Amino acid sequence: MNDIFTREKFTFFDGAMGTMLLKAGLATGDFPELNNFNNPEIVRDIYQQYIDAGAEIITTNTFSSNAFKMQDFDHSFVDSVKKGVAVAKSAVSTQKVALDIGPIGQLMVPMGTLSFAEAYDMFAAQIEAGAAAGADLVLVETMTDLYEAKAAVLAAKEICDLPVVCTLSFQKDGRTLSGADPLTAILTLEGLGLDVIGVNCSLGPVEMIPIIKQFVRFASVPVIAQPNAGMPELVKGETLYNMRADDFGSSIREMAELGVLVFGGCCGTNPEFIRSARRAVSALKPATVHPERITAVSSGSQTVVLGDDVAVIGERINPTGKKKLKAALRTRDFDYILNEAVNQRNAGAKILDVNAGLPEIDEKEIMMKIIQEIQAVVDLPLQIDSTDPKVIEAALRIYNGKALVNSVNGEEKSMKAIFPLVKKYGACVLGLTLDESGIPETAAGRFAIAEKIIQVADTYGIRREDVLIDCLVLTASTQQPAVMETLRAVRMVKEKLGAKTILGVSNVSFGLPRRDILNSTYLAMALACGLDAPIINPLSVPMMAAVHAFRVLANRDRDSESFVAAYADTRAPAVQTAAAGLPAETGSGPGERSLREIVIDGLRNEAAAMTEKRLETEDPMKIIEKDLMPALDVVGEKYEKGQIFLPQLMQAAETVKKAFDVIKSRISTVDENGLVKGKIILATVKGDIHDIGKNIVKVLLENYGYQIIDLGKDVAPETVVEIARKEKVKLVGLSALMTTTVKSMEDTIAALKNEGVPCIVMVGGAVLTQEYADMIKADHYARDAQEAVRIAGMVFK
Ligand code: B1M
Repeated sequence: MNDIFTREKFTFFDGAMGTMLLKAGLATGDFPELNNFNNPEIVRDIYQQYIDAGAEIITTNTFSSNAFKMQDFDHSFVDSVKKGVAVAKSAVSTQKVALDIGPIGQLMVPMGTLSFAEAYDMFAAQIEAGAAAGADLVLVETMTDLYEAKAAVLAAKEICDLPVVCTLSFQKDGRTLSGADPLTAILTLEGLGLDVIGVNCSLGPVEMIPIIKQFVRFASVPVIAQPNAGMPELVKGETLYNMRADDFGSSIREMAELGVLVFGGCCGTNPEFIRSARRAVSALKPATVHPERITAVSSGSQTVVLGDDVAVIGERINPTGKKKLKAALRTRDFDYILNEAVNQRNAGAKILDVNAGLPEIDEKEIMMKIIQEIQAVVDLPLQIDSTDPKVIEAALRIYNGKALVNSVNGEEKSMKAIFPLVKKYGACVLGLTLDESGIPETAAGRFAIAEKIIQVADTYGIRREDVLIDCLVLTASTQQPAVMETLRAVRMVKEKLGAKTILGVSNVSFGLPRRDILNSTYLAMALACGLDAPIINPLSVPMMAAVHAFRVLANRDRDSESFVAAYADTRAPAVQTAAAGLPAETGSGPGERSLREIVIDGLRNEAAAMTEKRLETEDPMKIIEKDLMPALDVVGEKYEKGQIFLPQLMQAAETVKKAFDVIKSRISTVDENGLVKGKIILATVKGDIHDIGKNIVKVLLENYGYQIIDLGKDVAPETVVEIARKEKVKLVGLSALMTTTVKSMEDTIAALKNEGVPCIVMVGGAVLTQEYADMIKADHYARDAQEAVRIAGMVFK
């Protein structure tokens, strides 16, 4: 622990800057930090008020001072950061100055286009400037995308030696916008060497409590809470916070009792809130916390806790002995690899091994590409499998989550090369029980190496629960007596070291017939000895049957629910082929997916190819109605239920676009000689970026001979009015997909009518009904694109 944050006392940050600038009569606009240049004395005075209220750390007014958000300003972001730090430093005596780093303002891949390296570089430049200017610590705050938070924290750790605090913003459902829950965020960030982790913004303190409980339960570094002054309410277009300072203080007290150590205020708070918070905990001592020590790996949105249940590690993205995968790696056929990832997930894998080790390819480059592709589509944690430390490091850097590194062994040089990487990136590591003398014959020998690996890892600062042990499966055909020795070693490692265990099970059967029988039997035996995570082919029916059966018999599958779901409709012989819809053959390639499944799984390139194929025999509109729209419905439903998150929702939307691009080219060739029957404006209304439906309507209307002026999405009422008037358009079509944007639609219609634009308005979009359309005074409601064509026909008859 550093000298700013200790477990012996509570530490207080300041509260909001924007609220105070407004109160001081300054319009904050988009860029409150310009006040560092224009009104430094007012900013300083605000700091003084916070210091008087008891803040021990004040935050620089530099939330948006980054290369992206400041590209059009007179001041460079570097100057802005420097100035922000200088103003803050001029206000403090014993207090510390936290360099404030907010989100970049651009979505990162896969939700947007900003790459991890670009985000890292932007953060690094900000932090370099802030550290050089004399900040005492770095505060990475209001992060809604865990991947972006990782880029910022990594940059802070690499650029300077200052303590680093990171706070994320969660929605009411307990997840960040990109889908990370508290445990996943803790696992991903804490390992990077954070000093303090926690929550800020988006919620009031009361709503924050359940999230805080998770932080206190799992975080091993101090937890920080910087809530808003209550839940934001939108009143006449203004965001208001209604909580009173003493109620804020009561909630802070509750958080302190739960184990939170560091406090501050976010939107809507002022010095009164900080004063009240300090007062509320003045008689308290920091609570003693006992964070749970678990072995867990995560993706950007999902954590797998090892030991709770069998965690199958899918082995299919490893070229050893796999001709098709080798070819895919050579030809950079990432679709094939993505398919393998999706198939394994669908078959029940909980973690995926990723190995790109072929001598003839650039392993590092391909490994990074595979990781990026997989983490955009599949939310399972990955096991990074390589013998080259450089490949491992490159992969760990861009990985979103807490990865499992495969592997280290008991050799001095292996541990020296791998442990520093595991420590730096906060990963888990798989320790193989072999050393300079090879694989010990006896269980005791392997146990001794396991013990050594855990001890040496500890000297690197790697926690023992982050080391998993592989006692190494030997082959029954050549070393029959050693087969049971492995299982004995598994039992010893579990019982005496408490470490979680992994085994590459199918090695056992090399050289013998009916390997499936030996493999599945050995798997069942190993599970009974305490194996936590078998590395197997999840598409192998007998192997997964052994897992399913074990889970029932070992009381892991409550009320046999999963088993019944998988096997209730099968009969004994059919288990070989039909259970859970899996292909029968071990190692068989992925089966062909339907277009719906392709969209749901977000496989973009496959979508185009499959659509081309389907168009050979099918009507384009039928494909939209029968496959693309129902697939989006499934995706929307899964999103609503929290089964998938924004990155997957966006991936599915992109996939539909790929299919739709193919369809579009086909539809517009259907009728080329139609005369222009009339001009129509189409727009998705202000605040709404859903345009897939609007684009379908556009293509169909064009196909029927109308000229479409497509204003795009998120279109302001004024723009619609202006263009409708300028182009003398008779029919305006508006689309809205969200309940919240029906209001924008109403505003747009009102603007057209108030401005006296002589046009007819037709509205559509999933959220609308005839009643809504009447309520907002639209002239026509179109349920679908065909209906839009019918309405246009009426208007232009
Ligand atoms: Co979002 N989204 N989304 N989304 N998204 C919905 C709409 C949602 C219902 C999902 C859910 O929670 N179940 C929900 C809205 C809830 C509500 O308010 N009722 C939602 C949300 C909440 C959000 C975000 C807020 C998520 C977030 O950020 N936390 C965010 C919003 C951002 C914003 O707009 N400010 C968001 C973002 C996105 C993506 C960017 C990822 C992506 C959109 C990509 C794009 O459009 N370029 C997306 C998608 C794809 C969906 C779902 C899954 C699918 C929408 C769609 O394209 N349907 C959707 C769930 C669902 O609807 N099943 C969902 C297919 C399309 C062909 O149908 O647009 O209805 P539709 O068009 C039909 C008819 O309605 C009609 O004809 C079309 C063809 O028959 N029609 C017209 C449409 N417009 C017409 C105009 C006309 C005539 C007919 O005349 C002018």
